Amino acid sequence: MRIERAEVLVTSPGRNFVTLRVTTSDGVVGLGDATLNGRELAVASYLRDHVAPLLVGRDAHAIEDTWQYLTRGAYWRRGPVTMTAVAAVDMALWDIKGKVTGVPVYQLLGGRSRRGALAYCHASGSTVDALLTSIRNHLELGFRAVRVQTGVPGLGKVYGVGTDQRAGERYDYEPAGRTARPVEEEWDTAAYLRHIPHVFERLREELGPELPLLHDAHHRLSPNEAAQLGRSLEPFRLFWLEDCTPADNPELLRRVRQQTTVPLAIGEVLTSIHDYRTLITEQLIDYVRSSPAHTGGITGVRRLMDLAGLYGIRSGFHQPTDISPVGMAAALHLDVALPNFGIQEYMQHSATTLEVFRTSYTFSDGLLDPGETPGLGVELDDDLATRFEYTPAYLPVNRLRDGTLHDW
Ligand code: GCO
Ligand code: MG
Repeated sequence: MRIERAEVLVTSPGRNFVTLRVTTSDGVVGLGDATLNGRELAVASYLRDHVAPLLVGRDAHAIEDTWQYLTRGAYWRRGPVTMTAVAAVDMALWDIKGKVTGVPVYQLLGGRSRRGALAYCHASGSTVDALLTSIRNHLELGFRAVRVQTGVPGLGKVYGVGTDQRAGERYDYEPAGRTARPVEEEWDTAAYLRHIPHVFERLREELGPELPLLHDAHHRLSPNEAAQLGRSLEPFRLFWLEDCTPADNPELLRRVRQQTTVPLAIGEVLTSIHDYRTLITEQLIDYVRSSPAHTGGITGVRRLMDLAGLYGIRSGFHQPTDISPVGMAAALHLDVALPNFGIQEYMQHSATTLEVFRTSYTFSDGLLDPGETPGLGVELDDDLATRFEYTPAYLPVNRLRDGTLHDW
């Protein structure tokens, strides 16, 4: 069975998504997610101009060889654009193999290791009261683990904090910021460090000790600041503290690790097993945040998680609404199969996104399940997809009060 065609589809049902569609000589179609938030067209071109021509005529079953061909075989390696493109090809080939063999992809990964994947949602509020309303709304939807983000007194809009919800309001999704240039937000680390421990103190008072709570610091702290934050949050027993320091320098986490026992998660911006070597072998983290969509697909992430497993490190794959339902499905097949699964982010796509991407995964009683459809279990409605035109969208940047550009 040969690859006959590889097409790139760009659509924007609420957010921008890039999808690779691979068709075989037998007419079997596989989908791969090639979305890289804010840099979408770079991956589209990488695939269209440099990868698709190489795929035509290759054995559609040779997933590992194709992966090696596009990574080791390429002179320019690694990096988010390359690894997102490789991920799309890899997912599409796993989708095809599942369809041809008539089984969901998780069966090809060794079968089920658990009933479902524990999911965590995004709750946020400009104040602690608004945050509590958002948390309660999510608990009503069935979530059993919650990421919490709040505004900081004295600061304007803080990244990751959505519009405040009313009681009982259903969370839909976070729209892309469709401005011609990135929005600029103000940041003050000292104000943040003063405020956050009070937030968690209040949450534990109101919600009790059991609910798993997660928090994302978006790479904004120095090692010492991160150590201070970790220590101040220890009494509130977080499930994890995410991205406390900039991820590009793994050595920063040595100091954090020496100072605090708060569980650490990092890696949504890392894209290769090589980026993780120090983090894993020195046991500097507890959870791997990579998404299969940005880290070389199912093949790339499975290899990464096997290495992590040797060091007692578990998965917590990135799945905001800027990764498509195809990427989400790939993560879910890994989640139920991997021995060292930890938790799965689930930021719920909008109704419009889910009309274009028809999914067969389910969420019930706090657990996600990839479903039993052969392959990845996601179909793309072409006609509908063409109606949502690509519009550039950027993530915000942030500056300190004196105007200095600050880390993510
Ligand atoms: C998360 C993330 C997202 C990212 C976004 C970037 O933990 O879900 O930090 O909010 O910032 O996905 O594209
Ligand atoms: Mg994050």
